[in-house]
Amino acid sequence: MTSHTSLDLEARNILKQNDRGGYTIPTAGLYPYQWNWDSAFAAMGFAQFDIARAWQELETLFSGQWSDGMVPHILFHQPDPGYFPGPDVWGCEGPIPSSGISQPPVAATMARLILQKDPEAGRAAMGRLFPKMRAWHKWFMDWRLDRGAVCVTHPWESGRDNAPEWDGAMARIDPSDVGEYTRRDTSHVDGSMRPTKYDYDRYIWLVQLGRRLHWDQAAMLEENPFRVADPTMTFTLLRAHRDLMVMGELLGLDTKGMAQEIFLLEKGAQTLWNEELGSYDARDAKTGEWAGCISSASFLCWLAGLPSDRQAEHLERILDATNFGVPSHDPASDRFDPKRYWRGPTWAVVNMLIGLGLEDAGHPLGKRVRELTRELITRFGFAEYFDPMTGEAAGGKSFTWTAAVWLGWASPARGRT
Ligand code: 9WN
Repeated sequence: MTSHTSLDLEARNILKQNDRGGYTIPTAGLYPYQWNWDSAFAAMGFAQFDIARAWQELETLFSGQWSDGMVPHILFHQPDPGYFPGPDVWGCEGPIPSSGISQPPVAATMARLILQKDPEAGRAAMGRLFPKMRAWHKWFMDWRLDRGAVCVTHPWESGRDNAPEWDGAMARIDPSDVGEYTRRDTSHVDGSMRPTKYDYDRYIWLVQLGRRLHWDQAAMLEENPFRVADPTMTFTLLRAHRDLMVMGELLGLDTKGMAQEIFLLEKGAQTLWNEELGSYDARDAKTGEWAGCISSASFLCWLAGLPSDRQAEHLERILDATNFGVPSHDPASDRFDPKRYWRGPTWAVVNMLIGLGLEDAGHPLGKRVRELTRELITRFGFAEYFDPMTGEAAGGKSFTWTAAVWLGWASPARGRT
């Protein structure tokens, strides 16, 4: 077995190799641009050996912020024909060519971890980032709330692209006029590990709709048939807003109104509790229907400061039924697929978010999730995601966020367990 010091070194090298000068790509080939939540994790990884570079990553991400506060899910810094859909398909007009949707707002949570490592080194950068993060969080609250829970308007926005939670809303889209397009992802990795053509037709159709509406949120609210209240978005925003408020207070900045916003998001998060399922679940904001899914996102409740004994029972059952951390979908469900992306595989970043929340709450399952993630990466490397039963590596290799999670949370060098 590889020693953790050599894995620490390998993880640092992955971050350095994926560094494109001020921002980090998730992995060469498959994802040649800056992705939003990937970058937040990358910053946390860099902070373990280069604090200045960590802050730079976040500042570059926020340099792509739109005037309405939205921070795009992809920033297309340099044209690259290896990824589809590129900037020409999105047709956006932000300060940097970008996509027109956002991604789970974990940046403030990662910023707080970075700030804690060296408060003085981060004071100036965090002072600049604070109003930008606040504007981004406000954008979610202005445009994306349904009964106080945060909605996604495209599966990509959730960061969990083909999760079964979206099946109902996706089935209501008729993409027959989507036209011809060429996918690039399946030329980099095996198609059986990626979303299907059925999914992609709808992903592209939604991009075409957003472009036609000039990415105007009011128009999208009217016309976009895809609007699902999502546990990932809701729990990460609630946690991020708490973290942002703590940092604001620490730095002596104006946090007026934030406590009230946190209260509203807490109420909203409770509307995602599906009593029949006994779990947090996604809810279609257009139809009111539950997705009926116990997914890895359901277990982000602790991260948001909302512990649940019933959710913990599901987590224990699922960890007993698998071998390498929290699978993206319940293995007891007939929609579970251990190889296909967000329909079963385990992802180091989600494990970290779940584990952080559990550990903050003093729950013993946190240590278990961390140790399983440690064993997974030690045995199977720095892949994009993994089969939760066999551990087999899947998707892209030399992956930034898996390396970052190793450095900042899973490596024994972190010394927490
Ligand atoms: C679309 C970069 C991103 C992650 C997402 C993951 C995947 C993109 C894709 O890769 O999505 O945004 O093309 O499949 O689902 O969570 O941020 O790593």
